[in-house]
Amino acid sequence: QIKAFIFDLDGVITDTARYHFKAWRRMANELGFDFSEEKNEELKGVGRLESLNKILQWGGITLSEEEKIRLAEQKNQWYLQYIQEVSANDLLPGAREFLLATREAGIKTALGSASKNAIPIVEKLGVKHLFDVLIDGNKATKSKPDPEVFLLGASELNVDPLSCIVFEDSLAGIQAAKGAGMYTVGIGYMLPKGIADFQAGSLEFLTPSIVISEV
Ligand code: G16
Ligand code: MG
Repeated sequence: QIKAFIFDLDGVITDTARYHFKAWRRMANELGFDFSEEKNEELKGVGRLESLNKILQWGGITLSEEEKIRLAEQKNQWYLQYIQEVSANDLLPGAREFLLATREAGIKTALGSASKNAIPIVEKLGVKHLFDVLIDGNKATKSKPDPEVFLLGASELNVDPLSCIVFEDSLAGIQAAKGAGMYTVGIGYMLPKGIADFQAGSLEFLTPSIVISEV
């Protein structure tokens, strides 16, 4: 029996990926190279330092740990500037309605994000109160595809991982959920087919009972 839904933030509740991309790309450009939006897919759900390491590898650049920390901090400053204006208008279609319907159905809700900025973002979006539990990149130390972020969610909700459904837009996130033994719903069109137990373009046309019957 399904007891909880765990939601990824970026790509499921809101689209912050474009701001991450903009900030990482600005950094890469300053280092003298560029990378495509297609490549950016590989950074979705992946933590800040792991993302930086991947990007530096694409650019063929080796840096000291201190330089990496400085660059990650710089990227975050730009990212924070870009997300300053985030508001309820930036919720993805159906996100708020789906969260409300989930709670009405008596299903618990958690946020399971790799982002250290996840909590201020859900505050700006006006949906923080719709999550029973919030797991962000400060609580979870291992980056997706490690299952830690979702296992912490289940544990704080006090439910068995096997009775959770995870909503994710990234490959690393689906792998993390599967590693936790959870059901998966892939959101968006970027995931390879057949990866998630069930796939939908957005939360807009879903209801909790449809999801539960499909996974
Ligand atoms: C998000 C994004 C990733 C980002 C990561 C860390 O995860 O998808 O691209 O690198 O968080 O973010 P920050 O630098 O803000 O700590 P999620 O799990 O919400 O998709
Ligand atoms: Mg995501």
